[in-house]
Parts: sequence; C-alpha cells; structure tokens
Amino acid sequence: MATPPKRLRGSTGSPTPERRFCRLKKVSIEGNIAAGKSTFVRLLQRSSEDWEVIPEPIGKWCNVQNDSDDVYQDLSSSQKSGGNLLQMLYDKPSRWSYTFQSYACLSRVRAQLQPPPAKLEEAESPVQFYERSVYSDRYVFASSLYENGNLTETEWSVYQDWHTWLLNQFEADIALDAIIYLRASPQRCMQRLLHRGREEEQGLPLEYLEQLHFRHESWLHHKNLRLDFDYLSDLPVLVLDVEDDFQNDCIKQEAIIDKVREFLSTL
Ligand code: UDP
Ligand code: DCM
Ligand code: MG
Repeated sequence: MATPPKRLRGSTGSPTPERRFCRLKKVSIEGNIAAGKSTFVRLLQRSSEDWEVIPEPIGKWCNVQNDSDDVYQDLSSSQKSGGNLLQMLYDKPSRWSYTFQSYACLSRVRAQLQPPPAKLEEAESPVQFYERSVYSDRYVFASSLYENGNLTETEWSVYQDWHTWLLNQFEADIALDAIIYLRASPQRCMQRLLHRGREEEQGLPLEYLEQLHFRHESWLHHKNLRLDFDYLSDLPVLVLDVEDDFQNDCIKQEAIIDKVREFLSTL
C-alpha cells in the first residue's frame, strides 16, 4: 500500500485555519493485554496540556449498561439491547472472533477520526496518543485468532480485504507518526490481568498472552513481521520496559515521561 500523504511538520508561530493541527503528531501505545497501557495513557494525559489521549473503546465492546456513562450514551439502541462482545469472544471464540474483530476495528476507527479538541490548536507541540491501533487489531489480534483456527480462511480473507480498503480510505487521517511499545513479560501481564479482575478475561490462558507477546515482539522489537502498509516499517518505535511497577512509583513515572518527551522531540 502507498505511503499516506505526510502532514506538514515543524511550522512555527500561530497556525492559520488551513494549517490547523498540521503539527499534530499521532502516536500509538501498543502492548499486551494488561501490560499497563491505560495506566500509562492516564499518566500521559496528566503530564502535558499539549497531549490528548484516545482510549481503546472497550466500554462499547462490553456494552457497559450505565445510563450516566458517556460511553453508554454513545451506544445505538441495538447495542443497548445487545450483548457483551468481549464475553462472547472469550466464551466461544470460533463463533465470535470475526464479529468482535470487525466491531473492535470499526469502533476504533470511528473514535480516532473524531476531530481533536480545540485546545490542541493552541498547543506548541500537540500530540494525540491512541491506546492501540488498527495495526495491532490486525497483526496481533485478528491474525492470532486466525492462527488458532478461530477465524476461518474465508473470514480472514474478508477481514483483510475490508481492513485494507478501510485504511485506504482513512489512513491519511489516522496514520501514525510513531509507536510506543510497553514491554512486559506474559507472566507479568497475567499477574496484572488477574489483579485488574475484568470478569470476561479471567479464563484466559497464559499461552494466549505468550502468543500475543510473541507477535508484539516480532512486530515492534525484532521488526520481522510481514506488514501490508509500507510506511509502518520505517516508523520510529520507543520500547519502554514496564516489567516493574510504574503505577505507584513517582520517580519511575518522571523518568518515563522524560523518555517520552525526548522521543517526541526526534519526530
Ligand atoms: N498495573 C500495576 N502496575 C503498573 C501498571 C499497571 O499494578 O505499573 C495494574 C493496573 O492497576 C491494572 C492492571 O495492572 O489493574 C492492568 O493495567 P492497565 O489496565 O493499565 O493495562 P492495559 O490492559 O490497558 O494495558
Ligand atoms: N482485544 C481483542 N482484539 C482486539 C483488541 C482488543 O481481542 N483487536 C481484547 C483483548 C483484551 C481487551 O480486548 O481482552 C482489551 O483490553 P486491554 O486494554 O486490557 O488490552
Ligand atoms: Mg486498557
């Protein structure tokens, strides 16, 4: 696939209306289940006025039924009466993997296509951080489910066909400038997953986290995963070791944010 059109970079002074957000950088936060991505993006959100976070729309996947919840307000009436797709996925992956992956990717694209908040217009160095991307949807999750026989050949072909088409349509708006990979062992992720206690995930075997870890490693560390989007191969990747707790360690948090700032300054 062709490289998406580059956004203008490095302009100075107040942006003219035409150049709104032209300096905006988009960075995806990748990592295994329960590696600490949501914890990390909350830290980012607190760290700079210039930074905005787009969390993974997992509330929609679980159909959280809470009238006072913004996520619930966003749901269509069919979703409100629908089920918990994450639960359905893990209860019967051969039946629900295709449906889940279609909806996960669709809802992510929709969330990432929302216009940035006005405050980023005024920002000196605006950055949007995505919690995961359409690339991990495909190259980590959907492909693992295919590898495990939970997507049929036909479902995998159909998925790849519309995924490529969708990105052709929207990639200029959601294309990444960089990736931050939160790296932790599958054992540490399992420990955090159990500690978090998200009910749908409690039966996940360690082997699944190992499979997902292997895919992340191959994509973002060894860089030997075959990808269909040319520009991804040249994308800068910052690998952050999050094996040790950072959630309750202010000094570690400061060190992490320093690394992020330094990384962003090179983009
Ligand atoms: N967590 C932790 N220490 C850390 C980072 C995360 O104990 O340094 C916990 C966090 O409180 C949560 C679980 O690990 O209970 C998973 O974290 P998170 O939801 O951020 O992970 P994600 O699935 O978003 O990567
Ligand atoms: N998930 C999935 N496929 C995707 C994206 C996410 O199966 N394309 C699942 C993995 C986790 C949950 O959704 O169970 C996301 O939560 P986390 O933030 O813990 O990784
Ligand atoms: Mg999360």
